Amino acid sequence: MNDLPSLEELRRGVRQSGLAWRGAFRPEPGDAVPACADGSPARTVVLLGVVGGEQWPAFAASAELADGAPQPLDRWSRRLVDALGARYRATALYPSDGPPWWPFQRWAMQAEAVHASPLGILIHPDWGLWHAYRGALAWPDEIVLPPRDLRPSPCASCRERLCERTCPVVAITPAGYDAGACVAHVASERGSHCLRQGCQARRACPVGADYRYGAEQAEFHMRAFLGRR
Ligand code: B12
Ligand code: SF4
Ligand code: SF4
Repeated sequence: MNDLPSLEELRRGVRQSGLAWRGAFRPEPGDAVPACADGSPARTVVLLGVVGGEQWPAFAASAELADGAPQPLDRWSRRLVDALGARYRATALYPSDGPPWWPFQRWAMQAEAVHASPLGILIHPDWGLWHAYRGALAWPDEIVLPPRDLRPSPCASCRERLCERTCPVVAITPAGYDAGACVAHVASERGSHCLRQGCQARRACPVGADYRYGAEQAEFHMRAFLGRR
């Protein structure tokens, strides 16, 4: 393909779109990346998303949030990612497409320095637990990628493990995340703190504390989470 964008062009385009660059990787068969729109296997995948509160003002001012229709964040993301896909002739993929869901967390662990955390969401050395994925772009061609960021998981050297000691209903334990216990609490009157301020166990993590979501962003996500359970 002659008009394949360079990595630098792509990074610039993603920044201009209002989304955050969330790494890139060369898929292997076990990664379950679907074929591109032309039927060819994907050879480059770029992930797009949000980090901390950086993208929140653009979404908060969007037509999708204002129109009152369901799934505003998914529709906002789709508009931005579809536009990038059209501009760079890539196949667009979404974390919200499913079930079955595309394994975005598995892809993310190939694309940047994110690791499993006790909360069931991935932790990043800079953003901590305050980041998410809004889409991916796939090409059947090999775009030259930078070396992989091999920074280790912050959890490996975390002694306090406050995330495992903060949840009022002990939904986060070394054994994993108990989604049923969490949802029951957040949906109850006693769980209004989690609903309005966000997950207390997530907020207790010291990594990336500067990127914690503000109250408006946290409550939006908690309400969306309850709506999807
Ligand atoms: C279904 C779903 C849910 C369900 C069930 C979650 C569950 N834990 O079972 C519900 C509605 C409960 C839920 C809740 C939340 N979710 Co959710 N969810 C998804 C969704 C749509 C599909 C997940 C899935 O089943 N994938 C299919 C499997 C096959 O994919 P996979 O990548 O191979 O699976 C990986 C994970 O399952 C992970 N995994 C499996 N077991 C464990 C155990 C641990 C400890 C860890 C760290 C990972 C892990 O490892 C696999 C990688 O090999 C994804 C989006 C997506 N498409 O991935 C978001 C996603 C995982 N959710 C996300 C978030 C943020 C949340 C919430 C915090 C919501 C909120 N308030 O913002 C809560 C908290 C969840 C938690 N603590 O785990 C983010 C996570 C971002 C990140 N930093 O990692 C995702 C990626 C969505 C996004 N747009 O970014 N979620
Ligand atoms: S508190 Fe420690 S173990 Fe828990 S997510 Fe943060 S760094 Fe990882
Ligand atoms: S949202 Fe609240 S109930 Fe759910 S895991 Fe976090 S602290 Fe526990």
